[in-house]
Amino acid sequence: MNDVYTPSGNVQALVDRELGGAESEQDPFRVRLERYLPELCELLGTIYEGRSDLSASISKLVKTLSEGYENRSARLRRRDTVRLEDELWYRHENMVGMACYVDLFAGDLKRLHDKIPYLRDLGITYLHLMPLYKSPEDENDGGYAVTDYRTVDPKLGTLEDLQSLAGALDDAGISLVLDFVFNHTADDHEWAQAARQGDPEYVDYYWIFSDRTLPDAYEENLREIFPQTRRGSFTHLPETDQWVWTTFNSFQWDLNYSNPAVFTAIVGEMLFLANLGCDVLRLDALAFIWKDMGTSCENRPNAIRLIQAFNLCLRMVAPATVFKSEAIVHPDDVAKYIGPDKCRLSYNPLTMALLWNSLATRKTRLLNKSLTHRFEIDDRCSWVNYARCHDDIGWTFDDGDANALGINGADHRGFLNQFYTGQFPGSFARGLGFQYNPENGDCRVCGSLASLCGLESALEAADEAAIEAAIARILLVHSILLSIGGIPLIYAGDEMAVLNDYRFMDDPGKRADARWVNRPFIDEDVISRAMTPGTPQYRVHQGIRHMIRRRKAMPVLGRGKTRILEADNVHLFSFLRYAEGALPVMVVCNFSDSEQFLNIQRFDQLGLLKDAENLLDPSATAPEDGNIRLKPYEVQWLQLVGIA
Ligand code: OTU
Repeated sequence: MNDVYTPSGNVQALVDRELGGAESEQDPFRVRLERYLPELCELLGTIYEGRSDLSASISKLVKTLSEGYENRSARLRRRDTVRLEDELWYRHENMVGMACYVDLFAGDLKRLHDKIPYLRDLGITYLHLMPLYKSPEDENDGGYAVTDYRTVDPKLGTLEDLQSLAGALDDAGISLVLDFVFNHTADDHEWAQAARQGDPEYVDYYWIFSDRTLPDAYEENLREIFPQTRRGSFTHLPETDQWVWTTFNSFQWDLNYSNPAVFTAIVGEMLFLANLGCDVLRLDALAFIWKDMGTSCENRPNAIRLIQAFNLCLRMVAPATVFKSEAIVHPDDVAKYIGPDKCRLSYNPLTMALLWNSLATRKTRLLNKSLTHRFEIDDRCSWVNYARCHDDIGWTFDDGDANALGINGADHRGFLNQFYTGQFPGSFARGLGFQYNPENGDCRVCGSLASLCGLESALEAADEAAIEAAIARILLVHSILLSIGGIPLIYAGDEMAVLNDYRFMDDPGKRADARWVNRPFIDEDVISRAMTPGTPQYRVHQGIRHMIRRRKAMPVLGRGKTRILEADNVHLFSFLRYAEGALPVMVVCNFSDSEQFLNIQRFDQLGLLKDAENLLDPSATAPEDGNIRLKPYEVQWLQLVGIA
């Protein structure tokens, strides 16, 4: 085959040794293994340069991959074949996502089956179930502290329940998304327990230090993620008087990827999850997986190489599954994880943060300026566009982009925090501050989409005009998620305009974490309000459902490209969706609470807008006097009648 050498000989020899003789030459796994293993060995060689145990690790890895393939069901192997022929399946107008907690949305996995008709009616084709693995009883960071990747949280059901749900979702045309929480495990994971006992093999699975020397040295450059919960990034272990690296909560121990055995072990867990039948694995906190002394230990070159290595393993064993990057970091760093050889999908935290910025300021300059040069990604990849999720909102725009408009980044973040916690005069938003750091003034915001859009304060004041404005803001945000390019991701409940849920304050396990305010129960009350004609919740639900249907009728919204258009009006945001052989769609949005006009001359030298149809409201009249008139917060999806 070729001459790429692993530390223990050439790749062909390695494959033969692990997979046996020539009789299985046509085996698709063997073909893929031979194709990708040289690259994988080269990557691991770079990451683990100088480690004498690398060759043993690679042999073990090949075994793990081969076991992963053996355990892959016939159904999933068929899906692999189908997906390899339709690699860009996720770049489709049919894709519409939702994220939910199993317990808050349905009670448990069995009862989630009963929600499938609702999801289908809404048009959902991608469902992210928040972490549902076994985790510590009391505090578990909403499931992001995993005790055992191979056991379902007993409160939610069993592995069989999960597999049967995966099958039912597949039958209903809904892709399943699961979390791969691989930066850390819970402190009661069996590896962590063995490490606590002093088992040298497992001590080396984590970052454990006998005194503060190294932790202090690392901390010089580390960002504190949860400074209100606990200062610093290390946790003291009283039994042994040691310190362990915990980027997040003290019960989440960071895995030590500088040890190649950890990579191999976690590949085994990853393949187990892929073999449950999920289409997407969400790579939680991937920015933090590699640590280099003297740096922030975020977005390190070896973290990116490790993602490539994980991706190669996935390509070999479970090519039907793709990665989604969860890097809620600076936009330059977000981009580093996106690529056909890394994550095919990525959350789009920049668009998210800037949509909120435009709602607060009523202006679109920063949105325009930033997205013009930051929205485009590799054609084979796709954004996952969202406005809210289970986490806080961080203001991750680039200070340079802001500076170019005369905006001071730090001051502006201060303003946004004030605005969304309702402290800024005239603010419509009801949010809570999250993880304020008194040392540098950093803060983030929590709150449900509807409460941040002003529905909570408007309902409380029984102010009809304010209610109208809040509904319009909610629909405006969704109309952009559904059209801008990528998979739109709705956070369960937002499509029913659920308000903040303050009950977490009475729960000792949740009280300290304000993110629970935006993790509401989707109970009977919520549903019945959204199903009762005339309520604001009903209007939001119907409005979103309608836009989803319109999206699905427009292939250009799935596979097309996006060009941000600079409108002549600081309150308007506009972009074009176009694709070869399709009529383009121009989206125009008004972020202000007053009527605005778009002078079409500027865009429309070709006269394409003259007879454009507004797909969201076909009864709307054509532009008058060379202007498109937009009501407060109105959005139009204009089908152009010629190729732009
Ligand atoms: C993620 O978020 C999850 O979405 C959170 O729910 C978890 O608590 C956390 O990881 C730990 O598993 O800090 O405030 O820049 O990229 O990884 C959310 C940090 C978080 C983020 C992100 C993290």
